[in-house]
Amino acid sequence: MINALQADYGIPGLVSIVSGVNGLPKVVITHASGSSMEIYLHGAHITSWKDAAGHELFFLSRESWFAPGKPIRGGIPVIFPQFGGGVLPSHGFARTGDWRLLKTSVSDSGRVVVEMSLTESPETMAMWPHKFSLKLKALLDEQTLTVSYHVANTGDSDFDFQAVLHTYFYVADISQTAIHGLKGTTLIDSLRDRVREVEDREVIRFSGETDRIYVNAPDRVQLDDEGDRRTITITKTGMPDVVVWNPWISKSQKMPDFGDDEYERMVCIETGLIDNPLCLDPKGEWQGETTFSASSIQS
Ligand code: TA6
Repeated sequence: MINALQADYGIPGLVSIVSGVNGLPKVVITHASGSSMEIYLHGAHITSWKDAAGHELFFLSRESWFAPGKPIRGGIPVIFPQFGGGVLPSHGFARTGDWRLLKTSVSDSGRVVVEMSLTESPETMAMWPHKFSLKLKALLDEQTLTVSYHVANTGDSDFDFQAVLHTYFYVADISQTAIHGLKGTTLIDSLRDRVREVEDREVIRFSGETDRIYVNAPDRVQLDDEGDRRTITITKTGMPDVVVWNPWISKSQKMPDFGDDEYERMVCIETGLIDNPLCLDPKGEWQGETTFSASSIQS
């Protein structure tokens, strides 16, 4: 399978399809500048994004599963059709689906693009009786990674859905980590019975478990990894909400696919459609996009 995918989608020096952890097929993409990313067909899961100097910008747990039916812990889990708990498995079934590699390409400017798709299966129909087509496109440039997320209703009945890019960022030290850009936004605190209140902090820092959904958040949020003197700017379109999550100590100890100490070196800043699930009628479509841009913090 890997050889066939490499023959059909490999691009010498830029795109290769290899056997990843536990033999799961993985697409490795390298931009001419030296930046790179990796994406598994399992869940269309981006597990790595490195800048041109080779610094890893995403977090991936050392304890992560890489197994059929199990979500990968870190990178960008693709969440659909449900965010969080409910009638379906936590965060839905897209992140554990067997996605299909659709296309790889390089633009004139050197941008490397990989596109994957997922459609309904007997297993998903049994859980969620709707036909759908998901497309995930990852576009890599020297300093940015853009992820474009498309949902289409290919059935003959309406469906409601939530869709999130559940991105895990690597940070040198959670106690030297700051998030800017959410002041004045209404938040839902998942740790306090989903109470709603307005974020009054210009700068969000971490001193305990944090799990908040920022509703209709600004389209630009900034993560300062002060320990590494690096900034990541997150800009979004078509994705109203932002989630900020760090499990902290006790929740980390309860997660079998997450090291007890790993909360110190990660934070999730997630972008998507959460608070108001969208109803798609037959042939309806939704598109959301998030761009990550990395730069150093000027002293
Ligand atoms: O996005 C935050 C969150 O919903 C947390 O409540 C926590 O459950 C996290 O996602 C991870 O969920 P998972 O199902 O991947 O363990």
